[in-house]
Amino acid sequence: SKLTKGTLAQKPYDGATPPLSTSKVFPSIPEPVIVKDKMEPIKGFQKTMVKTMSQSLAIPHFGYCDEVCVTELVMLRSILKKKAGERGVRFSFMPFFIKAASLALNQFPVLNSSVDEKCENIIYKSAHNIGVAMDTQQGLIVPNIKNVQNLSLLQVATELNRLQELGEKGQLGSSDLTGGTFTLSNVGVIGGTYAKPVIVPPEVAIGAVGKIQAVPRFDEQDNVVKSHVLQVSWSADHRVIDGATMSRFSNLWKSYLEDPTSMLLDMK
Ligand code: CAO
Repeated sequence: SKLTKGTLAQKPYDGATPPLSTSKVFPSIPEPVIVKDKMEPIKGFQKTMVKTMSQSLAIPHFGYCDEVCVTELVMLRSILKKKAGERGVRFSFMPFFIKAASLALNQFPVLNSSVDEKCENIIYKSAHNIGVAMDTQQGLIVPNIKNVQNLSLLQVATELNRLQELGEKGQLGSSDLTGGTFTLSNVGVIGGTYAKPVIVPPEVAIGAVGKIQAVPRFDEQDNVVKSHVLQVSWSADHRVIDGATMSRFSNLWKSYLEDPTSMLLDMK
């Protein structure tokens, strides 16, 4: 058989595998974005990123990763997504990740703290102002949801919707962009599993979640079952947070997400 440009070659049908479609057209080769060297100034949000990320270089980062089975959460989210939708709210997985973080911060307040410049004092913050890394047209921004400890899941979702809409329009104000105490980054919405998140100073911890994927895992009877798995990567300031604390916090956060009804017991 002869290869025709832009179409799949026709193979003789062997009776076992489905025949290849002859009508399928190869995707065209994407044009490169840059064809000639160009220089542009670093400005706006990118300039802020240069400053913040350079400051965070002074922080000795400790990394800790784990895998979370979110099979039950995936089911619960599909129910709540519909119910929240009836109330006009987009309900992703983020409200669970954010609220579970706040519940776990109640038990591990050092992760919701900041240190002063010379690292002589720790300031424990009573408000859980949880920052969410956002990928916008203007670049990376980290607005935060204020007082997550007092909010319901629906209120967290509503606030996230508001921040996302303003972020997309480039209209976030300084009150939304300042005062964060802890950050979560959902890089999994784009793809990937593990990351190495960089702490947003003066905060002391950040978590990055990967893409929820259906994978085979063993159940308690050693049967292979389909599970939905999420990877999480934490970074913490090792000057004030040790590995054991990070690990215990992560275990608690993970337990809320693996058994999402347990969150109800601790929610106000
Ligand atoms: N795994 C699988 N599906 C995911 C997912 C994940 N980790 N995260 C989100 N999704 C799904 C959502 O549930 C939603 O699907 P539905 O339509 O079924 O609800 C869809 O993907 C789109 O989600 P979203 O982006 O609208 O909303 P979100 O609340 O999950 O995330 C935000 C919001 C702002 C975190 C995200 O849009 C974003 O910008 N992420 C990038 C963060 C980033 O750049 N991090 C790197 C920082 S360091 O440079």
